[in-house]
Amino acid sequence: LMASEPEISRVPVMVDSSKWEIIEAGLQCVQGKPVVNSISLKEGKEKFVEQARLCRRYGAAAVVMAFDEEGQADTFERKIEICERAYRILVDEVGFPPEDIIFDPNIFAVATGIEEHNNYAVDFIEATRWIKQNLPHALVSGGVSNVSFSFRGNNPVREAIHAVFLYHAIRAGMDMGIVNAGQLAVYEDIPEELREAVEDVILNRRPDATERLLEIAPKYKGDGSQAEDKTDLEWRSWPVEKRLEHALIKGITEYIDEDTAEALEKLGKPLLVIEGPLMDGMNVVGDLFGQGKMFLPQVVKSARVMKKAVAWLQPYLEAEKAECDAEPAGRILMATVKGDVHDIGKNIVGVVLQCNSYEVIDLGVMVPADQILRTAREEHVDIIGLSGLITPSLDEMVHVAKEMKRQGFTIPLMIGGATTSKAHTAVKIEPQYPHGVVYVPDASRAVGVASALLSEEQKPAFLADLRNEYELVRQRRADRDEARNLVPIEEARANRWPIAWDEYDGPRPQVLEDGHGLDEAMTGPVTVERKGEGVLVTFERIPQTTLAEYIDWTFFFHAWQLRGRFPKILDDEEKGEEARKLYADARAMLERIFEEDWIRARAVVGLFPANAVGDDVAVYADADRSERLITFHFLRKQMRQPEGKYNDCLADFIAPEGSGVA
Ligand code: B12
Repeated sequence: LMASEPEISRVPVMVDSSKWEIIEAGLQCVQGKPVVNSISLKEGKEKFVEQARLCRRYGAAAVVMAFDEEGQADTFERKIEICERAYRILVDEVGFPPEDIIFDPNIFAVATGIEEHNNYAVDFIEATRWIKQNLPHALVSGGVSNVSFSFRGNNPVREAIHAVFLYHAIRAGMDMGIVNAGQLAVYEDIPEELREAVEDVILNRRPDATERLLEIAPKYKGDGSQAEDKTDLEWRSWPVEKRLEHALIKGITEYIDEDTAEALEKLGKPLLVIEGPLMDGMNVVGDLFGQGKMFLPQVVKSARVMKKAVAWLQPYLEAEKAECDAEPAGRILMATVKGDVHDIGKNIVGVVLQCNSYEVIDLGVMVPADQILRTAREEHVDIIGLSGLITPSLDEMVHVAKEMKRQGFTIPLMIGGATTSKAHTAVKIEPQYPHGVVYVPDASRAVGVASALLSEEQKPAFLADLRNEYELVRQRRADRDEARNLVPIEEARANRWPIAWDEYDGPRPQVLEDGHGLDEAMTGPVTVERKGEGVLVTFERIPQTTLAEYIDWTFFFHAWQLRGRFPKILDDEEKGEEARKLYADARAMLERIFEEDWIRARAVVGLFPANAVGDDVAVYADADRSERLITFHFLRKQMRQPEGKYNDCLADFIAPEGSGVA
């Protein structure tokens, strides 16, 4: 039954049992790629290898518990020790694809009142970070609700704990988790007092964190709905735009009709409500989602709210249509391209077009190019409208355009959706199809564009203007590439920094002779450690005032998109004022960083015998160069250089192999 249900058959089935025979029986029934939950080193290496091999035979991925012969890993050290051991066995001995390994480094309950448990969440989060950095391609999962076990009976607090935990664990690299997705708070919406207290517990930031959370927890007690009621009363008094935003973020459909009605009354036109407060709210949702502060199931709820609001507005959009002449203006095919499920924007455009007398054939979402083009031909449509919101959709749209050309279409193509842009349309899509490709940024503009495209009189001029505009966009892009103007690597290598090594007699660094001779007032404490013929010099704590002198403020301003050289930019006629404000803010923040001692700057410098080998630098343990320690690969500047300037590479400044210069 599952295999025949497309929505379900797309997601992997996890077979979960503590008995291996049951898992195996399950694997024999599942189509596609299942996930086994779980295998571990609990019963020793031999059993582990045997089960891993069986997983491979069934093509299954596996959850690998951080469990070994000695028991379940509870500290950071044990978690990473077991995961690393399991990874090496699976990858090196079993040939298990590392991307099919899902580690579960054990989430245990915090705030239990037992001091040893206080660091459990931190241990999981840090183990996750370590796994993602050290065990390539492996994934990390965990049972999230365990973490809040101590607050059974207080759902709002449990939800807050889950949201805070996930926020930090996802940032550390956690890929998936088991949690009641329907009961998750939005990180940003957790009352500050509660969030702070939960964060103290999760991140083990203070010894009395548990007591403090216990103290405030009863305030938030209830089954969740109560807490909602309380906040309800508050948010219902906000201005309508804020209420719509809140409803979208929280996925509350209950009041959406009345709020949409109020917004319509305020703004006058249904489209203004969609493109104003509703779109603004959706953008907030998108930002929170992008920052990992909202999760997919919550966005699905937001989408429902948005759809309900648009459905409520539909009769008003249609009434507007009735006011205009109802002559059918043309037939437009709309589709979200293959691989993309977003349809809210497409639907709105569809409604708006219909309300302006266009007949719309909506093929839905995830529509392959051949289906779009077949229908366009069969239904004799006048325009094709493609929608796409994820990056892969951009390539899919290029593919549709190419296919339209190949199949001899001559009707115009409209492009829309949040990831599309004028630049992408001009540079990538339009050159593929010569009969009009128009980027349309929003629904309100779709009508004007469609009418221009379908009007015999307007179309030629409209398309000619558009082509000029897109040509300009392409030209600007090409100029930018031209400015980059790269030369072939051989030519760049030939134009290396000329150093006459045979005339060069480099000084021997003092640190190799006796002590380091550095001014510790500038550098902070320094330790020197000999390593064969080389030394490692460690700067233990470089004074922050020394660092501040080396800040390249030009790039700081670049990062804020205030382009110009420092300090000249401070006196710039246009940007000077903003630049001065920004600079003052930054200096004040630097002061604070120094005063409160936020950072510790540590550095290690190694001085070893070395030679350049082409663009690489080989580092040796000994002066005879018999033992190579490491090779550094460096890039060479390939931008065309004016006369007298060179295509530098760091390797140019190390004596080349065979030059005889140490
Ligand atoms: C709602 C939403 C979802 C819902 C979609 C529900 C639905 N039925 O549509 C759900 C939860 C299912 C979802 C899933 C995913 N989403 Co999503 N989603 C969003 C969100 C928050 C809002 C999109 C939206 O509806 N906006 C409101 C509408 C009205 O705006 P619009 O689509 O741009 O449409 C307007 C115009 O562009 C134009 N228009 C649109 N289409 C067309 C077509 C034509 C012909 C014309 C003329 C005009 C036109 O008119 C519209 C009205 O003015 C956006 C964030 C954002 N700010 O866009 C992320 C966002 C698009 N999603 C994103 C991602 C990553 C995903 C997922 C991959 C997440 C995941 N990990 O699984 C999946 C994608 C699955 C897939 N294969 O497609 C990313 C995309 C990033 C990228 N560049 O690739 C975004 C940007 C969020 C983010 N910041 O990370 N998502």
